[in-house]
Amino acid sequence: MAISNLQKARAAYQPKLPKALQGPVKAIEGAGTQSVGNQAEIKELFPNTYGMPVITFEPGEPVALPPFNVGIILSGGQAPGGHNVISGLFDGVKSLNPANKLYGFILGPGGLVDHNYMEITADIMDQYRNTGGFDIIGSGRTKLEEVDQFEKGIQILRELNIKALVIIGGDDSNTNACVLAEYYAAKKYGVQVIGCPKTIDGDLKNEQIETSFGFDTACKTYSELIGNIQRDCNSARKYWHFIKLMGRSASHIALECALQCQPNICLISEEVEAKAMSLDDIVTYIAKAVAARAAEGNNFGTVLIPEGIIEFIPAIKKLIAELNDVLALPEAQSITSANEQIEFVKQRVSRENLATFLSLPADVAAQLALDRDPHGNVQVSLIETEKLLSRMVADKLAVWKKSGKYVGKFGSQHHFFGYEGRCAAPSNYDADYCYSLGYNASRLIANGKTGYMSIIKNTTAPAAEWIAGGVPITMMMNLEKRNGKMKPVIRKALVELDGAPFKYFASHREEWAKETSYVYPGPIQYWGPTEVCDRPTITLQLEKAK
Ligand code: FBP
Repeated sequence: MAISNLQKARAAYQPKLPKALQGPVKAIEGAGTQSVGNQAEIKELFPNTYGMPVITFEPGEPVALPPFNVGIILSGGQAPGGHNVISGLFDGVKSLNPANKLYGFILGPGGLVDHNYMEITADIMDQYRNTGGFDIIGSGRTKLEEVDQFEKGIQILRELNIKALVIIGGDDSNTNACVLAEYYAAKKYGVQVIGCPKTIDGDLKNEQIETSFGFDTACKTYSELIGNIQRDCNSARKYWHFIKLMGRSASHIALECALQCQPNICLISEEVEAKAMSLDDIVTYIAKAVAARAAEGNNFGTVLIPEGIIEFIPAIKKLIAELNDVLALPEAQSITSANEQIEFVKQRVSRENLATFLSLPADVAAQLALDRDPHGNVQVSLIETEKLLSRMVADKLAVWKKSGKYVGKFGSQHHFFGYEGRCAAPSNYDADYCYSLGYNASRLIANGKTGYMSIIKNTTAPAAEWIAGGVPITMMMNLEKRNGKMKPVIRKALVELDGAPFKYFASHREEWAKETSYVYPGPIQYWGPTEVCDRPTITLQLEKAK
């Protein structure tokens, strides 16, 4: 494998660990826990893994353990730092006993079911330390939820003498990890399952999880690109740049990038929903800002658009909910062509939702009616909202021009940043955080835990002061409708409109809309002053400062 100079230099970086993980640990158990919602139902579904205490690790005495093997799975979308979770787990497992082995299942949860695996040796591991991507073993979106899959999994786990499986994933994958943990516990198979909070979307966070890994690096990568565009925009002064940002549902990425770059406009899906805005309301909001800047002679600007915004427009949200039910019908399963599927849903949705469906541009309507990902989500990354909105803004401005309400020139450029950031080389924050999450997972395994997620807290402090431990996954669960049925899932964290990051943004956005207040964050720095290299996201800083 050819290696860049940066990669060579980064390979030598030793990620920092919390003090508690720098030697042997002892587990301190808190009080029993409850799920965040539907407590009776979740307890019934998870009799073996419900109610367990939150765990905190403190320095302890060494314990000699017989050799054991561990398996690891990368699940879902790529996020910077995945390789460091694996290297942390590798080093943690080897520190317990050098004879311990780590096996990676190839291309996601499917690798467990298909018995597709490799041993991660020291030589292989060293090539991936502090690098972006998930390519060491690959990732996939196979949903682990059927007993048949669990049984196929146990065959290979037994064959490889694997005592514990670590699943690195987002809310859906960690939900599945918990279901698997419960199943193996109920069957007394003796295999532990531990989750790890991953997703650039930043929506796997709560009282126990400060942030999901990858959010930091992805946002910094997008912010570098947005900053570059803003500088271009402020140099040429002739375009409005419509920039869509990944984040399937929540707007955390868009909000963080807005805090870092101070664009003219940033839409926040959660606010669109709270204010019951229509598509036309959003277009009018942007067009007004464009017109106000044009009145000052500024025919340029930047608009950040969260990927999932369409799903948060109340009328469209209602439509999607019904489409999900319709697409889950048994008759829908045999449809093979896109046109047939669109006709099928048109005939079955309510009159109100049909009206919404028909009012949408044909390409958007078609995408909403087409296939879901394996977790039942609309594939919003395929909807070109940035083009849709700029087209609609241009139409509105053309009407306003006729009545003299708008006096400018409107030229637009479109961008979608998502895949550009998911495999970036992890920032120091993500490199340290991920390594700690992986190392910590080895301690949860050594302590016999299952159905837990590895957690590292207090991460705005220097790494030595970070707090390591575990949270029972059931604690984060409630029931939600998926693929037409109520299912136990980890509650997604959306942007809180009364939270400090949104409030800061809301108190500055009028000024940013009018004045050119751009900030150019520049590329992620790996070496240099700590305030440049080790700074966590502004979101996390504001949340922790409250
Ligand atoms: P995860 O939730 O699995 O981390 O993935 C999130 C994400 O990156 C979203 O931001 C995006 O909508 C989606 O993945 C794209 O999925 P795919 O990689 O399958 O195109």
